[in-house]
Amino acid sequence: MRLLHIADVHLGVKPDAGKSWSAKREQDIWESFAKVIETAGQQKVDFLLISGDLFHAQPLKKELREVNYLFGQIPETKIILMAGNHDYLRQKSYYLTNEWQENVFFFRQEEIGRFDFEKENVSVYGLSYWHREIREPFYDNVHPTDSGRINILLAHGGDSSHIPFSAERILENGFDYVAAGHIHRGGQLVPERAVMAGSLEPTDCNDVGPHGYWLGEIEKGRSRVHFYPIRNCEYCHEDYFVTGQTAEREIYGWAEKLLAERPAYQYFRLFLKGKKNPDITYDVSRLEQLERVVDVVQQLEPDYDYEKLKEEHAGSILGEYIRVLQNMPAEEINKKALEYGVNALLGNKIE
Ligand SMILES: [Mn+2]
Repeated sequence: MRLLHIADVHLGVKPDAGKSWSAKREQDIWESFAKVIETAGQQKVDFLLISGDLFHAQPLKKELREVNYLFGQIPETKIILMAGNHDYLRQKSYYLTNEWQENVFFFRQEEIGRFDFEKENVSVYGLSYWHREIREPFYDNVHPTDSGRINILLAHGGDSSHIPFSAERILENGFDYVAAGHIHRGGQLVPERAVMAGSLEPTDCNDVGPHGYWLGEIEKGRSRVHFYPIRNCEYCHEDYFVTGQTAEREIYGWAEKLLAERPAYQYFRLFLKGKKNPDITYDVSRLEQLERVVDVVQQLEPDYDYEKLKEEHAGSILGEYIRVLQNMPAEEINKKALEYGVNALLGNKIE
């Protein structure tokens, strides 16, 4: 049987708040989700697995209507759905009162349940979150009841406060495939048998690297999965190394060149690293106004001329401090102590 696996779509999220492209990104995430549904139909997948956090927060009635409409476009595909830690269930969730299409199978309980599909010989196990955090390792101790079936676990979590689990252990317990979500950087946890889908699109500029969906063929004792990127937006972190001589204009030129060279779907968090002249500060507001620059992080250390400082401040605490520290062994920790101490004594703030 064929499956398509996604997670952490975070419908409703507005990434890069305050940026000119923020509203477009919100809409793009909806469009990517619609494209996945279309792909599921075209590829005639038997199961669409959505491993939690389909919504960024508690879904609105209207949002559920949109999603349910899309689900109705692929009646031949069974859609297995759970609530994650972002859209977790509560008594008044519209999730619970929504009238799902016939091809939708929604886990309603915060304890392991299962859906059986006789024709495909498949069982899918899973649960929904009823809490923002779940620390119990619920998934590690689930044993499929019928080992003759293709047993799949739909999971959300993997860190210490969101159902920590071991994919190896789950597979040892008899599962054929683990379809996981929650960690936004995806990848195969166990080759061909356990996949962390990653978010369908990045939702935050720290979600670097590619994002997308997984298509697979799962049979009893044999499976193959492939990753398919969606390239509306990919966040990249790029470093510029500053020296004591660097002019602001140079940095700006570098950023403009970077933006011109790189594909239009890439968005950037820029880091300024290295040593700067302690007498100057860089105004990065012009950089942050460039299209596709999310923000600029300065991680700069002042480039002091210690000999000059020592001379100028001979006889004072500062001059004496430099003299003593320079006489200590040339280790990294002493260099840092020299720099931080001089910073403090000069009243400069450490960035
Ligand atoms: Mn999550």
